[in-house]
Amino acid sequence: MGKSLAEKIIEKHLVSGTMKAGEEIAIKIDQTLTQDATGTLVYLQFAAMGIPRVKTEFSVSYVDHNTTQGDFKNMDDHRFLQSAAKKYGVYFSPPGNGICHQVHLERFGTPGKTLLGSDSHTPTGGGIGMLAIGAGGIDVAAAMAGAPFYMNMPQIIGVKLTGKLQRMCSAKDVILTVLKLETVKGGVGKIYEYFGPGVASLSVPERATITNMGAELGATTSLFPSDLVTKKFLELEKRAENWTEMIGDDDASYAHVIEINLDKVVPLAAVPHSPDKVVPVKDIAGIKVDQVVIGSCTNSSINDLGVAADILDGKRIHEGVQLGIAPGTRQVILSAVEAGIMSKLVEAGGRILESACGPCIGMGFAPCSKGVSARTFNRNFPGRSGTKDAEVYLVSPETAAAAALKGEFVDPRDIPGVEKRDYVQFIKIDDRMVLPPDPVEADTEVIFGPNIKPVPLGAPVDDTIKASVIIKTGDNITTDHIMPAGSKILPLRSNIPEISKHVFEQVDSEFYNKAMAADAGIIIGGENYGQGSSREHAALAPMFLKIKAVIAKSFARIHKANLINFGILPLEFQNSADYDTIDEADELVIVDVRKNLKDGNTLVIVNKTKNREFTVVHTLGGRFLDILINGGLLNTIKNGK
Ligand code: MIC
Ligand code: SF4
Repeated sequence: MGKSLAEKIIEKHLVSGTMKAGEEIAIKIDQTLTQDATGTLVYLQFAAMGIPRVKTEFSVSYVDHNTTQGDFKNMDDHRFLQSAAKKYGVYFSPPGNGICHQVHLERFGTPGKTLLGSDSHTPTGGGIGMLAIGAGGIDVAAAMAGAPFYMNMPQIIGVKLTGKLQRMCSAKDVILTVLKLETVKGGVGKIYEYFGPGVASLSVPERATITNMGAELGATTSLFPSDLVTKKFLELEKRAENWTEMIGDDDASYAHVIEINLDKVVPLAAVPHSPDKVVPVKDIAGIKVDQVVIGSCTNSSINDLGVAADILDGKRIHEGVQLGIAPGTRQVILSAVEAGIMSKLVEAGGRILESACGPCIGMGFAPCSKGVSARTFNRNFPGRSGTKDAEVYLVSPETAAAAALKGEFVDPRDIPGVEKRDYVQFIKIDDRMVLPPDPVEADTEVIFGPNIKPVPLGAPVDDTIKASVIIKTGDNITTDHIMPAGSKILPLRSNIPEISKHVFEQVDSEFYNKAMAADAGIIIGGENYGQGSSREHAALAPMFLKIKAVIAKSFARIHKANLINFGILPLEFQNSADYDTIDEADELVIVDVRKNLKDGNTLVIVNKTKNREFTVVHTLGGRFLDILINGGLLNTIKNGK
């Protein structure tokens, strides 16, 4: 039996375990990436591990999230990150150089390597044939310290592509097709591997759009083969030496195969407020649009900007629309200037934003009240744009530009005379902004600003947990609900006591006060609790607020790992009907916790308020259980385990 590409890469990096779906495995990590909003904690935790220099082949620290610099906090973080990178052996990509995933794809991604990143969209690297996985910051710190990455072996799902995308249909429409089929929780515990004759028709940035947004499926990662298209991309990037052919075997066996005929893919949109609420653009045609943004790590390559420029060439955007454009990298800006793309966009009325995450994470360019915003991004969770009642639609650059032109959604195939062009010959390579680390360990001083506070440590799991339910949520709660981002809260990422005041703020403004008033707390969740970002703050801040357990119907992968890494019990209802019997403020008691965690996989919870019992399951074994019981990963590492 042949092997899939994912299996081949995992096998080559396997440190422990067997490649049987669901079993705990550990893989060697070749490269890491961090971004600033999660990165400050990564380097604080790396320092706490007492390892002087990173042990990976290559690690990069990017600054792309916190770049509005409304006061000293953002730039203090930048300085900290720059000095820490220099000291610990990490390359530093400063603000202005671009969005981590796009820069990494263009400049550093290498087929066949493993990449662990403290950002959920790290799988963008799958577009170039890497096994690229998003994780919580402390897992990335541990990988930098030379530890392997532990996970349960995912199921490998094959996505067979045939045909070729038709005019004005886009890679974004392909991943929206997959999201419609698989939903935001369909990918948990899975890797999506793309293969088949249609693959060769997609460029590396197009493939990266698809693997990037595989994060919205909840998948561990997604990947494409490294073929002649990849070779051409690496030649254009003047990195031909990084190319190797990496292809799954013809007779590879997949747990399940999804077939997509690219000929049949049509322009699609994810309507508010979930990336899997996908409809054809023609079904929303006529809805008035107030704002359009082209950018983010999903769609900000030169060809993404190029097709928008060609749609808008010689025209003016509709008077009711504001258009923002955030190029993915500094390289894209330089190339787009050379190609005449920037002037077309500016002449049409576009506002050029910084090459950074920007509006995607609520850092500026918020829509108006009840505004309809068409964005080429990957997430449209409520409130994420910075405007609570905004309606965000996720679309391709083609659909976004067409909406900017008409002031309403319109199927981009109805815009006559524009063909997508390939602008890659304009690519300009310029790595001069990227700073190398000290060549050897040196006495570089790490610079701390007053907003950078020590990372609190978890405590070993109590043997008896008596706690009250602080909040009961519904299904698909995102980390944006748990620990919101945006221009007000994002600057507090290095200060856990301060950021903790904002936990669940948009869902229940009293959450912080209720958690502080209780001796200990429990959160009740529905399905897919913690979907979305990798931010470990969504576990660390609740830990700081004495949350001892989250009891949910199911969990998203990265968030569950983050809960374990900070000593919070992730427990699942054995019988999901028990969810209905619990209310906020109920007093719950769990006895013999440590023994029961180790002895089996169920725990009995007594609901004192309702005078009833129910059973929960934990799916943790081996190392994950030890980490949890020790009160988190840092404790475990500090205790020399
Ligand atoms: C996101 O898109 O939600 C983020 C902001 O990039 C996060 C990381 C973070 O919260 O800092 C992610 O995707 O992991
Ligand atoms: Fe940045 Fe948005 Fe990509 Fe997250 S999804 S890394 S905020 S551009």
